[in-house]
Amino acid sequence: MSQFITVQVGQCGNQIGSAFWPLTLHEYGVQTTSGGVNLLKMYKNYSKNSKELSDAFSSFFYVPDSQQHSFAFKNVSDLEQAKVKARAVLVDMEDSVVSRFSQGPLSNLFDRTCTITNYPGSGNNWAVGYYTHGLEYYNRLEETIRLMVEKCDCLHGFLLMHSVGGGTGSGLGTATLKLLDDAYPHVDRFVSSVYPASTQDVITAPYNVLLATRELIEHATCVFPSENRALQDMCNMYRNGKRENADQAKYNASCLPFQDMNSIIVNMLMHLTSGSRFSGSLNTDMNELATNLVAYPNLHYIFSSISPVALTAPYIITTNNKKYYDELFTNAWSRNNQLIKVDPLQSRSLIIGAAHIYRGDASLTDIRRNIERFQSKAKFTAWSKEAMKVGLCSVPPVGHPASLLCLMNSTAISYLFKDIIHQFDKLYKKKAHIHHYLQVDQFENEDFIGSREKILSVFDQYIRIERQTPINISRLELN
Ligand SMILES: Nc1nc2c(ncn2[C@@H]2O[C@H](COP(=O)(O)OP(=O)(O)OP(=O)(O)O)[C@@H](O)[C@H]2O)c(=O)[nH]1
Ligand SMILES: [Mg+2]
Repeated sequence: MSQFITVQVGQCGNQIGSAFWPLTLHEYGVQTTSGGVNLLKMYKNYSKNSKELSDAFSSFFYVPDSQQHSFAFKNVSDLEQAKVKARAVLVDMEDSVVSRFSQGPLSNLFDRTCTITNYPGSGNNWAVGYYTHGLEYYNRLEETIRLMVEKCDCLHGFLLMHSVGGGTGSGLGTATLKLLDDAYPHVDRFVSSVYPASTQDVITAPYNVLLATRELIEHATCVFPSENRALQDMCNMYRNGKRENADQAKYNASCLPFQDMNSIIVNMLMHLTSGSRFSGSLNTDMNELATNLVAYPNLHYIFSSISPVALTAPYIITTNNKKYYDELFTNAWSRNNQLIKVDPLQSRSLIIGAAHIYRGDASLTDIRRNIERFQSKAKFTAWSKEAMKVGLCSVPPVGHPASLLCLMNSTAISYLFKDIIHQFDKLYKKKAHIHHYLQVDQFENEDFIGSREKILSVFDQYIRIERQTPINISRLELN
């Protein structure tokens, strides 16, 4: 099984991480409680197939000082004794979120040498994150990542988690991404990027988003964007399985501002990597996904939607009802289940590449019927209609009999790029706040201009694809 190194940067990246690791452990049957972790359940779940679990576990975890890359679980009495560590690098230029890890049930999961923090952050300024901290911490980041890479015998990819609205995740996060591209050009770089809600909580977010997006276009293998507005809508819709009124939704949002939203992102990442971690009858590895979904180098922003939407507390459904499986597909294509608010199934959008990752038991007939339904619903480019990647992973997600992740590389994502430019122009036209950026060593106005041009050129590429009409060749001319 292939291995991943996660790199979580900034407040958002580390808060996603704090939801990611308990669920990852949970997927292997390890429960985290306030008192610590409980491996007992894992033994019960996997006693029949401990070899598979052991292989799968090494995708995200390792045992320090061990020559073995897989685990002999029968000898493990608890996580602490096994000294199992996460293949994770934790970075924040402000230490409050990362320091919380050292108190909770995950306290021994992270190697302390893989934590890079400072004080007091990057002040919501991409330039401070990218240039000031990026240069100051370059050697430390490079060394920490190198040591983590050396602990892998089958490194498959990096999984970067961050937001693009602030300073650290956005600036230092993309500086780290560039470092990964320079140092490990042949290792895939998958990025989960959180885009701010349109009612922005960071006034300089339009600048940070634009500057970070350029780097993501230039250095990522695939970006899986999520939008806080879409995540909020999903939470409001699915919390407790029913719609809430506006007051209730506001109250819930003030209690748990990001917990449920992050849990949606984490579930998406679990499904995304499931084929690389567990076996299945039609398994899809992450590198196959990239090959199938990315037709042109810069066009690698991948739309995602999931079904069911599993919020923080997993619940158990026991159903053998076939309709349940069909509904999984229908819901995954619904606008309510999208991690980003664009519309890939509208009549103008064209799909350049698509994939469905199914977890759980299903018959190939059921899958084929649903894929045909999808092909009749969506519009594709002239070359992409038959190229539907399907992944079947036999291990279902925690608390559900099955799940579906729908991934699309669609021209509809051009709306995101259009909005980034629009939001940037509004602020930049007035030259508001730009002095904070221009006073940072190495930052130049050209960073703004070049980023805008890059994003505009990607936008144009999508529009050109939309306008391409199939060429009819009536006959072949041999001479
Ligand atoms: N979905 C989600 N969004 C978050 C979370 N934390 C912050 N955000 C959003 O991320 C943006 C701000 O980025 P942060 O991650 O807080 O900033 P940072 O990377 O720590 O950078 P600085 O604090 O400026 O150094 C805002 O749009 C927030 O709404 C989180 O846990 N989940
Ligand atoms: Mg911060």
